Amino acid sequence: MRLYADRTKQKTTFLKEYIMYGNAYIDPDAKPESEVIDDPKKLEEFEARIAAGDKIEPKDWMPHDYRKQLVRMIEQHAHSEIIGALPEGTWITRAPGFRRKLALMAKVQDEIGHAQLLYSAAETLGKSREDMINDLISGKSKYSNVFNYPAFTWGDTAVIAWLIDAGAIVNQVANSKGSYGPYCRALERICAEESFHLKYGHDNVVYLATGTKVQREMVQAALTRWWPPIMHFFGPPDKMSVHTEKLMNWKVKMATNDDMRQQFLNMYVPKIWDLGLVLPDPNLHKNTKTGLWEYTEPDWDEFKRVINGDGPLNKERLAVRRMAEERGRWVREALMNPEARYVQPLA
Ligand code: FAQ
Repeated sequence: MRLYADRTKQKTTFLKEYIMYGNAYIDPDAKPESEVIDDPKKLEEFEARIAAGDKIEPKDWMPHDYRKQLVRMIEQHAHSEIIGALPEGTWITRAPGFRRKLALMAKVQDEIGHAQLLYSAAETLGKSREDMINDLISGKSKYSNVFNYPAFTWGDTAVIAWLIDAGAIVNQVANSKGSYGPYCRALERICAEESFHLKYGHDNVVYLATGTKVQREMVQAALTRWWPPIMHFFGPPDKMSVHTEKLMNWKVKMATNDDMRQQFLNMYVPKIWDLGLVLPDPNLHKNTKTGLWEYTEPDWDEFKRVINGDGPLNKERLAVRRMAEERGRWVREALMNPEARYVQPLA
């Protein structure tokens, strides 16, 4: 994306390049990256605002790196929602029964809606939606590790809707109390919808876990498959995390990766065990002295491979998005054509 100091040129560029997706707020005063040096006085004032718990809004002054980090994180989150619709989306046609089909369709539609909210929030920081989509389909941007695994059975969709949504809620409830206004407001709405997803997923898991032997085995196998990616979902251990310290100082992230993992284990392991399901980690237990869960570290080399493009389904997931982008191009072009007029149909 190019930003111009000259407002007229900026406006022309905006119209040409960004109107396609709408919602863009490209800061006309923003300078190209190489020119940015944060004013120490402004930085001090900004940090005082953060310490006081203020919300930062798009037109407020913000350090260059704060903006950059937010774009990275919100964009990855938006991509995760849009790619996250795919594993469950493939089950819409195969959902067992009409009611479950309706519920699953609504859930998948919600996830796409979350992506829209998040792309809009990221646009307020100066990156156009088109650039974000291009970075997704070219493989430049990351998205959540979990969505690179297949949903083999209906049991997988139940585990995703219960436990991945549960993990997402732990993360999002914390971060909705953060410092950047548009992201926090998007997260509040997203959390309300995700809590329905979680109930829907829990209901599906309970149904299978208390059902026939075949249903029980199906949901157990799904849980066994999904457990390591779920443990990865909260990010690398704090001692390996690159961004946590800075993001916590700026109140963008409101809990560390390990804290979020612990919160999730605390809330959901007892519920999983109550259903008589078995987690594939014999070392998993709560240390009564520390109050913390102890577990076998998941394979962090696998995590790195998956988030860097080499998971079981990364290529397929991006190919689907590329196809969607191509097939929707004529619609976007038609919407952008200012000369287009309504043509009376012949019949
Ligand atoms: N997957 O230094 P950290 C959902 C990357 S929404 C992929 O610890 P940070 C809804 C990280 O980007 C799920 N990559 O990073 C749904 C960084 O790489 P970079 C998405 C990951 O930012 C449910 C590197 O590792 N939620 O599920 C992951 O401080 C059901 C170093 O890591 C969000 O995005 C990962 N799991 O903490 C939809 C929430 N973890 O960029 C459909 C917002 C880490 O330097 C169905 N994001 N990496 O190349 C966050 O809260 C944070 O970004 C974390 C990572 C906690 C994900």
